[in-house]
Order: sequence, then structure tokens, then C-alpha cells
Amino acid sequence: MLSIQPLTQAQIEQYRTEGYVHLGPVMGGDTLEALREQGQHFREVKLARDPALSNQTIFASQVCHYSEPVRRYCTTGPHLPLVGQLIGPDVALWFNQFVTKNPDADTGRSEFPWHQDNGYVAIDPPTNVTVWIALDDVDERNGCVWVMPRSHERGLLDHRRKSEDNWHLTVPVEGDGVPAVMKAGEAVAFTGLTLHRSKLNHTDRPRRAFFIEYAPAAARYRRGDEPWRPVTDNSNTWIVSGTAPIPENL
Ligand SMILES: O=C(O)CCC(=O)C(=O)O
Repeated sequence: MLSIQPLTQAQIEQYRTEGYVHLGPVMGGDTLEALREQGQHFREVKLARDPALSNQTIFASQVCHYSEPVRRYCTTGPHLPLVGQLIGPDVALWFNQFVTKNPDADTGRSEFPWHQDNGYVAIDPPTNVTVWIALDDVDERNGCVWVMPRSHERGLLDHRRKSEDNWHLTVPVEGDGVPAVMKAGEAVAFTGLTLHRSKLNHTDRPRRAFFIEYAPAAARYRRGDEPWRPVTDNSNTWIVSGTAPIPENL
């Protein structure tokens, strides 16, 4: 059984000033195995539909709807008290995704360029947190995630498509950032405004990861120029601790 210690004041301070913090081990034993199996299940389904994905990055999003082990982890996992320390007691599960970076050094398809998560969907206030969990040991060779310290201080940046035939959004960034080197089951947490990326997988094995985004339960979200809506006004959202404001039409 994993025993997770609360974040220290120094870790919380690091998150506030640098925009990220290593949480250490947040998933182990049977749970890690179950999440790997679930990831495999989604990959198999997607590969059967599109075999060309075998040397690209495979994403499976909002998987809580389709997997009890994944939903249980996202809504009751042992990392949640740490999330509460970072964003407060009223917490909404907002997004969850498996990301498997297949070996691709020859094709270069799986670079995930610099971006802020809020560059895809904005959250207000932007105090949402992403918990990126390694399902394999990750380092610079197999495409770990890299974060740019203090980049959250720059606010929400103007993201553009990487190229016309690529859906990734990105912003120009100077510098390399810091690689989040981790053992399987460990996590790094970063803010919705923290610039991060991942590079190629130069090994001969897939790099498996799962990440979860949590937002303050009273936050709003906006896609592009659409109107702002409460994060609770979305079928993917679940309150995982505390309460959310009650809508007028309830
Ligand atoms: O797991 C990765 O390689 C990066 C994924 C990522 O940053 C994202 O989906 O926002």
C-alpha cells in the first residue's frame, strides 16, 4: 500500500514560484498494473481502427467514462489530498488522458511542442493543476515531459497551430526547460499556465503515461471565443472533493 506524505511547505512554495512540483510516487502495485492494462485496452481499440498509429503517439481522452479502475483512481486516488493542498478543498476532475509515445525516432511524429494546457481550453481562475503520472520509467531518451520553470508567470499565451497539418498548438519558447525524470508511478504536478512539452521517444519501447487535470470547482472554462461556462457545466466534470456552486436552474 502506497503511503503518501502531505506536500511540505517548501514543495508548495516551489509549485507557486516555479509552476511545478514533483509529487513522488502516487500510484503503485495493483493500481499501476490496472492503469497500464486499461491504457493497453484503449490503445488496442484505437490501433484496430487506425494501424498507422503504431509509430505515433496514441491519445485516449476522458477515459473515466469507459473505465471503472481509471475513474476510481481519478476520483479517489491517494494523490487527491496533494491536489487539495495545491488548489484548495473544492476540486473538480476536469480532464484525463492516456498518452503513449511510441518509438518514433525515425519519423519524428510524436514531438508534443511547448504549450500551456490552458492554451487548449482556458480556465478562469487559472489555478487548475495537471498531475502527469509516469506509467513507465521516463527520462530524456524515451520522451519524458519537460517543464519551463516560472513560465506560468507569463499568463495565458497566444497559441497557434504548429503547422496546417498538425493539430498541436504551440507558442515560441526560448530555452530547454527541465526534464521531469521519474520512475513508474511517480508524478509531476504543474499549473494550467506552465509551459511544457515532450520530445521524441528514441528507445524501442512505448513510453506510457496518464495525466489528470483538476480545476477549482467554482472555475469557468472557455474554448476559443465561446462564452465562459462553469466547469461543472460539462459532462466530463466530477466534483472529487468539497462542493461546487449550485446553478440557478437546479
Ligand atoms: O505526455 C506527453 O508526452 C505530453 C502530453 C501533454 O503535454 C498534453 O497532452 O497536454
